Amino acid sequence: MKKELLTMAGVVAVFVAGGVALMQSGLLPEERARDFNALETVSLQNENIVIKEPTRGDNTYIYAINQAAKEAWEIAAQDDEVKAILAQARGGAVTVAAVQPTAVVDAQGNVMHSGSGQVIITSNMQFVDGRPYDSQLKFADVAGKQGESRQRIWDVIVDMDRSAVVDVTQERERIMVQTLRENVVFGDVNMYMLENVAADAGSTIRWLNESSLPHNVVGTYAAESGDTKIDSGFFHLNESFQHTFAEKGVFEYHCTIHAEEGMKGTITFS
Ligand SMILES: [Cu+2]
Repeated sequence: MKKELLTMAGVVAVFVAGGVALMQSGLLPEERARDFNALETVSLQNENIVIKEPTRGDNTYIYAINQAAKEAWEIAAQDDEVKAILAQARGGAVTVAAVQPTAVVDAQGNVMHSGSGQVIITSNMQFVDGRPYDSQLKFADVAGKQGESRQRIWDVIVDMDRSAVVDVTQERERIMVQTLRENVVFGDVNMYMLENVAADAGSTIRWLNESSLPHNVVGTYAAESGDTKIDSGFFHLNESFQHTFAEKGVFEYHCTIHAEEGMKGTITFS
């Protein structure tokens, strides 16, 4: 019995040593098994197609990750339940993300995808002291007031072959309530609040993560002297990211891992 245990320990030791050696050589076992991964002969095709930009009158943003996903959205757009959801969400910030099917391209350049499409519809409604607010409000106007964000998400599954929606599920509503602070944007699952606000040029804005998930702030600051790309990197619970915006301009940003759920924002500096 003791001998067996010793042998097992020996086997484990050799296995661990082998694993470390492989990691040190930069190759994991699955990377060595070249014939194992059928995906090796194809590459993912991602072309992010913007279908509709938000406007002042209709704050709906629609995009698809590729041409096949765009077709999934076109099928979904004809569905009565989807039309009713969009009508109900009007007035909020709506994001429609066609995220499936994933398109793959083989070595001969043939594009392939599955028969199942997926469209995620997110509606963010935000309130200051219980009322919808004007995005021209400055941080100083809202500091000390109660901010409330209500996020609703619908998952729409499309049968590409039958050109029909086969399932629509609504997730539980996500609610964030915070006492608003000057020059602070709150990040929670998965939205920024206030998502559209104004500030003075020269302000230092701080994004605070109040959730157990990591978030980032990635976007373009379009100022008078030119565009600046900003990328915070990921920050976690109770961590923050801050940046000083010296000039008049507009900073539009999103969280790269939650963009499809409409985790984005705009700050106008004047
Ligand atoms: Cu995020």
